[in-house]
Parts: sequence; C-alpha cells; structure tokens
Amino acid sequence: MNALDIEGVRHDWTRAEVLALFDRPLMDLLFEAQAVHRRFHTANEVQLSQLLSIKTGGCAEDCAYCPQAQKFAAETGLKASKLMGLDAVLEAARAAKAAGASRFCMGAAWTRPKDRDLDDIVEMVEGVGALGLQTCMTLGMLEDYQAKRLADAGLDYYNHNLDTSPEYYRDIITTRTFEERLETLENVRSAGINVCSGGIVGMGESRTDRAGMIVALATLPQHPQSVPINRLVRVKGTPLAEVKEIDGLEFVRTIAVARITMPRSVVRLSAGRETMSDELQALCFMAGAASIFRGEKLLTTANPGEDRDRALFEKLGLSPA
Ligand code: SAM
Ligand code: DTB
Ligand code: SF4
Repeated sequence: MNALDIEGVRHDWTRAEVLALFDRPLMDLLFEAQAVHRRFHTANEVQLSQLLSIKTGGCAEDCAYCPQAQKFAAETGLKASKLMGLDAVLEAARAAKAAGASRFCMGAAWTRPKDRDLDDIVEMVEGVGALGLQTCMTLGMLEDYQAKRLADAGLDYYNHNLDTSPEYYRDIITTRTFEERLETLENVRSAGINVCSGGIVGMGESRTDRAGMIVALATLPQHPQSVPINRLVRVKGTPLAEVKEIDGLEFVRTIAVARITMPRSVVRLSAGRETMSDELQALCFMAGAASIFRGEKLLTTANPGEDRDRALFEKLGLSPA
C-alpha cells in the first residue's frame, strides 16, 4: 500500500513506477489519464492564460533552450529590452482579459529580481489583479522575503520550472543548480503562493530523464498546483536549435504520466503548440492537459493565434475557462 496524503494524493512515486506508466500501451495510459482527470477536474474545460514578456533578453543564465540568454544573442539576434512600464503592462492585460484569458503570466529574463525591481513588479501584480485576472510571475530565483512581498501583493501563481531530470539538468544549464530551483519552489510554497512548475520535453533527453523530471515534481512536499509541460521550441541560434524533434506520442505520454501522478494539479499544454497538428493537441487534451497559452506570442516565439484556437475548441467541443 502506498502512502496517501490527506487529499488522497501520493508523494512517494519512484522512477521505476513512473517508467512503468510510460511503458504502458498508449490506449491504457490515455484511458487512465482521462479517468483520473475526470475524477478531479471538469471534463472538456481548458483554462486560458496569456503570457507577456515584461523584460526581454540579455539574461546572464545559459539555459541551452532559451533565446533570451545573452550568451547566444549574437546567433539569435534577439534584442534585449528594459523592464516594461506599468501602463503598457496593464494595457496588455486588459486586452488579454477582453480576449478571454483568465490568467495573465508575466515573465522576465532575469536570474533573480533585484529588490528595486520588485517595487515595480508589486505594482504590476496589484494592477493586473485589480482587473479581475489571476496573476502569475516568472522572474527567476526568489528569496523567501521576496516571495512574501509578492504574496502580500496578491500574486496568485509563481512559475519556476525544474525543466528536466536532475541528471540531465547539467547538460542544459551550468549557471545555476537544480537544488537552487527546489529552494525557490520552497520559498514560493512557504509564502502561500500557488506553485507553477514543470519542464521541457524534446531537449534530447531520454525517457528515463522525462520520468526523472516527473518524479522530482510528484515527490515535492506539495504537488505544484500547475504543471506546465512545454515541447521545446527550437530557436535558431540556441544550442538546441538542431536537436531532433520529439515524437508527438512520446510528448502525449509525458502529459498523461504527469496527469496520473499529480491528480489534483492542472497540467498545462504550454510552449510548442505552434508546430502541433490539431490531432496531436487533441491527444494532449485526452491525456489530461487542461490549460493552454492563448494569443499569437509566448514570450519571444510564436503561438497559434485566436482563429486557429477558436476553430480547434469548436471542433473538439472544448470550453474555455
Ligand atoms: N528567467 C526566468 C526563469 O528562467 O526562471 C523566467 C522566464 S523563462 C523563459 C521560463 C521558462 O520558459 C523556462 O524555465 C523554460 O521552461 C521555458 N522556456 C524557455 N525557452 C523555451 C523554449 N525554447 N521552448 C520551451 N520552453 C521554453
Ligand atoms: C512555461 O513553462 N512556459 C512559458 C512560461 N512557463 C513562462 C514560457 C515558454 C517560452 C517559450 C519560448 C519563448 O517564447 O521565448
Ligand atoms: Fe534566462 Fe530564464 Fe532564459 Fe534561462 S530560461 S536564459 S534564466 S530567461
């Protein structure tokens, strides 16, 4: 008998168990994932978030997937910009709400926010929240006192991804450690902010790495309330630009395994939809994904626009939430 917490959720998943889920016949895996989904969530409902890059490029970290790292700027050609002003952020948030987004996620290409930046960030959280949107920030590493400030400002979610397995991590990022990521998650959790944490699939990692990433998330003291699964967007000029694209069904399996192991979390079909067929996205929803980014842009790369998503939701009988 496995240990269940007070909500009937397991935190003691082993890599062997998670790999066994990955190995199941696809239809069995999808059937269970959808059954788990319906036990804990509303069927056919997909939450819509919208991203805004409030501070783009020039980042000191060396994440091999990321177009915003200064290290790759000569090859990607991405121009760095300063932190956006409050008015422009609120204008974008108003437009996102009018277009149907329920959450507004603001991302900055920082290693960590400076304390003086946080004054501006707090105003953004308060302003966006006052519009009736849920707020999410992703600003890099966070100290505990910084997390408390954001909690006091009313921040609903903080996104900080584990990105990949602890073992594969050092092939992807050398400028900060996996353990530091866990510390930021602990600071966010202790401040009472909802945690949004997941990773990227398709960076040349093995299935064992994908299982390792899910185990790292599913054995946290509390599962992240939100688990974004990104398919790598292969950006020209980054070290991962030429990596082989991951098989679509392996991506679907990763979503299903996240769904089954963290039943109360909302699993998010995040980056990578631009190059997915309607059929592949449909399988991701069958596997339990229940949230997407709407709008034509993620942070710096393209996302399916309004028209394509409206047609997709209609075809699949999905309702936005
Ligand atoms: N700089 C902050 C940080 O890294 O924590 C916040 C912004 S960062 C762009 C947020 C997340 O976006 C990364 O952790 C990564 O998971 C995801 N991401 C970045 N580039 C991506 C890409 N090319 N494809 C898929 N996901 C990507
Ligand atoms: C997450 O897991 N995915 C989002 C969000 N959290 C911040 C970011 C995706 C970025 C994709 C590459 C880009 O547009 O720059
Ligand atoms: Fe910087 Fe975040 Fe990109 Fe890494 S993922 S290079 S920390 S912006």
